[in-house]
Amino acid sequence: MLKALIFDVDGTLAETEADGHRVAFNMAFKEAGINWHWDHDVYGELLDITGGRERLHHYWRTVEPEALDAENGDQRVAELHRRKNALYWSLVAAGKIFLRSGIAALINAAREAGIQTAIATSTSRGNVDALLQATWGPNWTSGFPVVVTSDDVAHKKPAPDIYLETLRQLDCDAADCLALEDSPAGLTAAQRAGIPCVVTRGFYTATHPMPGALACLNGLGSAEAPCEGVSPDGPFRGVVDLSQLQAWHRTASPS
Ligand code: XBP
Ligand code: MG
Repeated sequence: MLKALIFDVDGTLAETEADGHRVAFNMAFKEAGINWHWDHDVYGELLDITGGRERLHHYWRTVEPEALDAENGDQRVAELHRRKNALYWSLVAAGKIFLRSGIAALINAAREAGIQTAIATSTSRGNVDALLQATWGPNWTSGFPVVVTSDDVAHKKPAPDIYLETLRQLDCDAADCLALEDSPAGLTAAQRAGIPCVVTRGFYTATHPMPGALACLNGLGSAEAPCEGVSPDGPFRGVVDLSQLQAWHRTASPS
């Protein structure tokens, strides 16, 4: 029986990467007088590295390894990353990022049905707070009794740590939960924790292989713009609502 829906944040709740984190990184580079610009192609590849600080470090190591070692690189990466997050919070607070279509309705339907809603993300608590305050409201935490972020565990996705900690706090078996993710790293993290996972592809993950996903679609869809993809029943076109997720979940965890 489905007892909890566990939501990834970046790419799943909202398209935060293309219009938020990427833009804020570029703003931070410009402010710091650094001659880098991450366009969609570059950033799409960099998303293989989960965690903004790790992504920054990886990029610097790739383009200027000597400078990274010579210029107190770790500290500069930490400073740039802090500034990126402050700029990200401003973008979010200015209303530049929206919840993806169908997300709000799904969260509300789950709560009405007594299904817990949780968050499991590789981003920081501060970033989740900024996004949810802006898109859900100041009391957003009351509807999400369990929020696990990279601040709470040793290893980010694709490690299972974030999901295992979420299960522990929910006090639920993995088979009674369903994860919603947008990326291969997120899917892998959920799978390693034993949680069935539905993928809603995002801007940067439109064509990535998603092996073992319970269903894989290009969004949740709406009456005006149905989503498309594959489900346990074969090709799917329509709207993914709570009853559809419950039906798919039953095929993964038959009781
Ligand atoms: C996605 C991430 C994050 C963000 C940036 O996490 O990898 O690192 O890109 O956030 P998820 P930070 O999809 O699990 O929400 O700069 O705070 O690391
Ligand atoms: Mg994601």
